[in-house]
Amino acid sequence: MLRQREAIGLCRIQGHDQCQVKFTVNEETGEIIGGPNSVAGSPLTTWTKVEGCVRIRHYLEWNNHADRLNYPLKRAGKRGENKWKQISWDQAFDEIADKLREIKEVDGPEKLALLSGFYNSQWDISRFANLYGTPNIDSLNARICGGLEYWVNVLIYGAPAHYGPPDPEKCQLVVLWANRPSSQFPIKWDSERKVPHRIVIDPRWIDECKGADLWLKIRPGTDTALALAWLNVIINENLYDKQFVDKWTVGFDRLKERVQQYDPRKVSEITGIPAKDIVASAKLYATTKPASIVWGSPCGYSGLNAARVEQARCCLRAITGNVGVLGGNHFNITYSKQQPLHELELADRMPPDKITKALGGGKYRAMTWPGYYMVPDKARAYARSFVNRGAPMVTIYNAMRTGTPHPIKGAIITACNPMATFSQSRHVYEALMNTEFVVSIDLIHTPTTMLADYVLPATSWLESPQIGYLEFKYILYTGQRVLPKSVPGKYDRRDDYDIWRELGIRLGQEKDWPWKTLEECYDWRLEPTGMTFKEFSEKKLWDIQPLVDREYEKEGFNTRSGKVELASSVFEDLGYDPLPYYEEPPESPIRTPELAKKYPLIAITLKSQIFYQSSYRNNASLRKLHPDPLVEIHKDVAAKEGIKDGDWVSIENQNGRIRMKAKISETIRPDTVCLDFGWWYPEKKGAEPSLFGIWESNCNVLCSDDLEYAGRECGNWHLSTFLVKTNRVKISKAD
Ligand SMILES: Nc1nc2c(c(=O)[nH]1)N[C@H]1C(S)=C(S)[C@@H](COP(=O)(O)OP(=O)(O)OC[C@H]3O[C@@H](n4cnc5c(=O)[nH]c(N)nc54)[C@H](O)[C@@H]3O)O[C@H]1N2
Ligand SMILES: Nc1nc2c(c(=O)[nH]1)N[C@H]1C(S)=C(S)[C@@H](COP(=O)(O)OP(=O)(O)OC[C@H]3O[C@@H](n4cnc5c(=O)[nH]c(N)nc54)[C@H](O)[C@@H]3O)O[C@H]1N2
Ligand SMILES: [Mo]
Repeated sequence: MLRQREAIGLCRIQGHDQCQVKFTVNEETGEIIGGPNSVAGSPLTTWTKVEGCVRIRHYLEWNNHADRLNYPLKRAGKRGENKWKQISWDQAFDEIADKLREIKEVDGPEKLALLSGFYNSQWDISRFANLYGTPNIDSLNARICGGLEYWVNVLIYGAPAHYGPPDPEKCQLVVLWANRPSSQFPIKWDSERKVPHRIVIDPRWIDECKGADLWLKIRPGTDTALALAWLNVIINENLYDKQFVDKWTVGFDRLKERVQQYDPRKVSEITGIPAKDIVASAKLYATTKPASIVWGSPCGYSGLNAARVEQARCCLRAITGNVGVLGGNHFNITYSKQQPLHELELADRMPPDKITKALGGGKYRAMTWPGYYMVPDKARAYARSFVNRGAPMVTIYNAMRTGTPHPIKGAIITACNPMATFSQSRHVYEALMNTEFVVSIDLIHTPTTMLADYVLPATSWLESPQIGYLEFKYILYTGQRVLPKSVPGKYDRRDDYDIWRELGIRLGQEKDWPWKTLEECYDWRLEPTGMTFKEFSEKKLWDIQPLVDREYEKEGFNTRSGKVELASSVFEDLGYDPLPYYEEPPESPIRTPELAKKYPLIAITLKSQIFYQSSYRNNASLRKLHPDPLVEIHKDVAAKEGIKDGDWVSIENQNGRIRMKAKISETIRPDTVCLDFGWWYPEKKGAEPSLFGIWESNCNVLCSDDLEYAGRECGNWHLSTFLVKTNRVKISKAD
């Protein structure tokens, strides 16, 4: 009889929401013979059955794809020639460690940059950095993508509250602010769609507008002005929660004075939203309680405005008494039955004289070490040493490319495809080519791995154990290793953890990597539950920690004043404006009218529901559903240029030129075009000059990485609202 077992993995292709997925595995061959299926009773899969999710349905096709990296590779030709030699793990670790030792001893550890995207055990790269002594570390998803808002919440409230609702039983109004949960956060959408009232703030019509009370069709990048106008209406019309403001906030009078500059009529001119809608939406928000304003990613990568729009939203939540409240924007709690993250990161082990060597630390002071050490210890427990104390990635790529303020000798890039996902891809290319030693850790070859000296194959989520958190509901849950990390003759991959550990051991860190495997490490992490990782992931699988309503009433807020800082003392002491203010986006018809004459359209960018970030375009089943990159254009603009639905269109500006297929829309703002994000063509040649077609349809070719476009306080870079023009091009496909 066939011996089989059930294994439950944690799917990571939803980004921040990770679903538990059940498979049946043949015990003898180790192969998956059943699934993916939902896990009965799992609180994570109520939104839709796993069976209904297109990405997981086709995931195995990708996990077993011929494009997967199976063994370590060493460059055999010139950089970018796509010529590789397969080597053993020992050779790879020995050679890479030798180079890292040389950099540390000859040039100084800060000359090594560590750059990551999102992966499950992200603390391991941080542990390595802290032990090695480089502060030049950052994560693409942790400084933008919610990480920026997270930190602004910590500065203003002492803890993050931006993930939003909900408890649909309690929440009465949800504000979807640059946020498309039906496509991007289906678990959250399951709660949010049941909330009685909804306001959508988006330059385009999205499914969430159906059934919404109000849709504010905002000019991209002007969200801070809108938030300040809401504050203006709520304060001037006395719609705020006076008791909460008196007892629990500081800086109200200063805020009141500031928002007088943001009269709804004036803000209507800035945002393009009718003044009456600004007033009506502000009133609806202030009078429908509890209400929740939810984070969405485009505000977080709006560069100059990103920290300030979140600061203004923090003020809105606070003065309406919606912060720390169930059904409003409640606080993240840390799951109490696990070892703390900072012990995994070994945050205190970085030598003090190295911490201050973080690039950009003197310029973007709020989200580098000066700001990190200014928040009280209790708030710092929410910080991640590698982003909140490290160097903004934009300063790292800039140093790699230009050698200023000092050159970077080596870079390790993991779980990240910056050639497609960071701003100004041409500059990323130059940065990588200008760096002496580059290692990339990934699951497949990408335009980024093409430019590395060593490429190391990591395990996918199916091949590694996972601990997940659903922060807006406070659930800790686990996923097992469903498939082995190594099958002789087929593939030999390593967990990211194994890679950092092996490098660390070769660099004299052996005592600090006590757990031989990730499972052993997770045994330690879950020790307070009284269970091993295996026991937890077989018996318990998830644990829900109850949320607490108005916990601040006991001990106050974790800020320096113990209150919500409507005027931020940290910003002020760091020499920044303590209050939120609006700034025109760095490229806009108002700020740069000359540029706008040449490039009259404002480009925003959009993640795909079908794919995950820049990945999976080589999955044939998914690709059929989204075969080409699309640019959404208003019908009047298209008509003027003779563009019809499905035509190939060139999109260009001062940084370059790309092409996408036209999707004609009646609902997008006529001054705006929306470009699909993350496009490259895995089916095209990997070698230069093609680099898998990275220059053809990649929206980030057009987006500037100028240091002056980055957020002044936090160094978060700019990935949206750049000016472009469009033209019809005569090609039948992007060849
Ligand atoms: N299927 C799938 N799910 C994903 C991901 C994926 O790639 N695929 N990625 C995951 C990740 S890492 C993230 S960060 C989230 C992202 O999830 P979301 O934050 O929801 O991101 P988007 O769908 O790109 O953008 C949301 C909306 O913002 C609007 N928008 C653009 N610019 C502006 C602006 O200036 N102001 C306002 N008010 N609105 C604007 C866009 O029109 C869009 O409708 O999704 C996660 N989930
Ligand atoms: N213009 C524009 N730019 C954007 C965005 C946008 O909406 N518009 N979105 C931004 C946002 S919110 C985000 S989060 C970023 C995402 O940007 P990235 O972090 O670069 O995300 P991906 O494109 O998914 O690339 C991740 C790579 O990691 C690999 N990978 C997956 N799992 C693992 C693992 O466990 N270990 C290792 N070592 N590798 C793994 C994948 O194969 C893939 O090649 O892009 C940002 N850039
Ligand atoms: Mo993201």
